[in-house]
Amino acid sequence: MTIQWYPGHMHKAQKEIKQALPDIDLIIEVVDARIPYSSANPVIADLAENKGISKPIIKLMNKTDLADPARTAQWCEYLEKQQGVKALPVTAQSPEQVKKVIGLCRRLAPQRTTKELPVRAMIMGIPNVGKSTIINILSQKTIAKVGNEPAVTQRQQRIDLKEGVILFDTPGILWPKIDNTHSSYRLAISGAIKDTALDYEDVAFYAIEYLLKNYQSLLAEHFKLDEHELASYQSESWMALELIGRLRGCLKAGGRIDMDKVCKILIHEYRAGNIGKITLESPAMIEKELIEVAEMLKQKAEKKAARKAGFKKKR
Ligand SMILES: Nc1nc2c(ncn2[C@@H]2O[C@H](COP(=O)(O)OP(=O)(O)O)[C@@H](O)[C@H]2O)c(=O)[nH]1
Ligand SMILES: [Mg+2]
Repeated sequence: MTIQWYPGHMHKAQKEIKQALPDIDLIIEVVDARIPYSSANPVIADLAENKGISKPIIKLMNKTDLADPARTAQWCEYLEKQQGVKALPVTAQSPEQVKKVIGLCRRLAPQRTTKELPVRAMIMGIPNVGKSTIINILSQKTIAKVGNEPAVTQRQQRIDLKEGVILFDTPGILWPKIDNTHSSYRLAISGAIKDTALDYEDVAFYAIEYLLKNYQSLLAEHFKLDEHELASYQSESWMALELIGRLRGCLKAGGRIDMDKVCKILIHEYRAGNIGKITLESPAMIEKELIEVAEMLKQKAEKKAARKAGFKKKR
């Protein structure tokens, strides 16, 4: 699956963040706890890795109400191994939990906790991770619009949390990672990608294969399927989709399964959390994929270099 983001926008966001960095004390990066890696912001990862920013980063893992608690714990441990990173699992359903980030900000910037010198925290996140919801909880007001926002650049907002912390909302839209194909699928399954840009069948086939491998019991329980029968579909996951279609009465004229309908059911019920608390990636999966992505990028670069060399020879 290919998703077209706009490198121009990415570059602009990166520039704006870089400009703002000297005047902030730490970064709060909101991610989706179901996809802590795929919903992370590539700009921040790049700035942290290559440009040596030494600001603490709080990974606010939101939507834990939808995520697998065991995997969330694994992710926290994994993320905190990175230099300067603190992970805080939260759900917007528990405002008290979210507000813990204020205390964490103060602890991470002990040099700035007076009224005159408040902690300056920059909050960022790719669309749909719940950044606006979090800002509203922290400010105890409706400052940010929740839900569908048009993809326009807003002006940077400065929000005084009045507890020695000032929140700066990042301008513009931050795009998710794109180099890893698995990430595109997970972003689509989680709902981070607008439905108009997505082929439901393609995404649902990826989802059912993953669910069969990782959360077979939850799948069986939710759709009232026989787990032994499901297990036999491991290598032919489309048959599991057919089975769900038959059970849910997704039929077309002539008794054929309406695959489009089944695919939508699977994705929508996953997003609503109805199938269960399900995380779409683990640190071990990501470690493996990172090696594959690095190899793919290397090959791409080599091909490009070879093409260039060939072109020069011809001239
Ligand atoms: N289940 C669940 N949904 C959430 C949570 N936080 C936000 N949402 C929902 O996620 C969607 C996107 O939230 P929004 O704050 O607009 O995200 P933003 O694009 O990052 O600003 C909205 O439908 C929110 O109601 C959470 O912790 N759990
Ligand atoms: Mg928003």
